[in-house]
Amino acid sequence: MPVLRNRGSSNLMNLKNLFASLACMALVLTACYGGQPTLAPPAPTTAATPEPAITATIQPAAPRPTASPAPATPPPTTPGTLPVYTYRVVGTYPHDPAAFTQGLVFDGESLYESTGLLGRSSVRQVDLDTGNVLRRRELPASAWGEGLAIYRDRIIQLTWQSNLGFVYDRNTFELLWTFNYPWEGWGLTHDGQRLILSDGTATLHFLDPMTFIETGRVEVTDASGPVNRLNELEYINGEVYANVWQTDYIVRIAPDTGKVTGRIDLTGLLDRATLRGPVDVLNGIAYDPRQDRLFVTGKLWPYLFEIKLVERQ
Ligand SMILES: [Ca+2]
Repeated sequence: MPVLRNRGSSNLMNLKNLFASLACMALVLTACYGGQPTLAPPAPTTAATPEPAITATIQPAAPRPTASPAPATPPPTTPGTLPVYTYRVVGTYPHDPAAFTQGLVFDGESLYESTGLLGRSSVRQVDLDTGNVLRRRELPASAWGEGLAIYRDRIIQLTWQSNLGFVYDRNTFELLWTFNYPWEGWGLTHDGQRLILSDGTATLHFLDPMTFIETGRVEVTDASGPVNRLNELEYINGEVYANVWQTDYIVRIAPDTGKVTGRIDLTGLLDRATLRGPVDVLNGIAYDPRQDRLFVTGKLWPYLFEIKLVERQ
């Protein structure tokens, strides 16, 4: 039966080969596909949550942040090294408690004021005796009003971080043009020849009043070093008076050297115990050269004060 055996053997071999082939194919199929994870169905997509709308808000009447925080100015230099002045109140006037005062000027007849806060910034002409706003112009909602100066027939107003200044007709408040500068805008005054600008540091910038190009600068220093956070300014009899932000002090500065020549301590000027609404810091200096009157106020203060300086002995 060799044939049969052979045939049988051959058939058996063929059958084995068939099974082997099938097994191999199964292994190959397993190897090829058995370990592969099936494609997962697309993950359910989460509906995109809309970003909360950023709404323009009026910033609270809180101390503003600074782009470059500077160390707080130390207390007044020890008496004896610099004159220190206190004050005597000789007049109290109403002041708009909604005015976040950033710039203050007196032109002999009226006060002119720049106010800050986004959405509440303005330039205004104010009657000294009544506090009534005689003329007012709002700033764009994106602009935060800052320092203010009157130069000839123009009103010049800074903004805080927009690098943008506004020039208005003094009589009509018509916007004449705008200009740019590369610093933060804090305080502004002029000495008759130059605009003087503070930027929140110890530096005073001098600008051409027609082109607004910087013509010089000086660092303000006292015995302790640079005096930072110079805010609202007023040029008075050859000196620059500057509010020091978040303090009750005004420093008197020799503009050509930057040296502080004296400090004015206005602690206690506003009796906060009697106030109903919130107030912010002392800010705002205006001077009436004809009658030698010095006016000061603060952000959201309900009063503006005329004071006389008293040198502390
Ligand atoms: Ca001023």
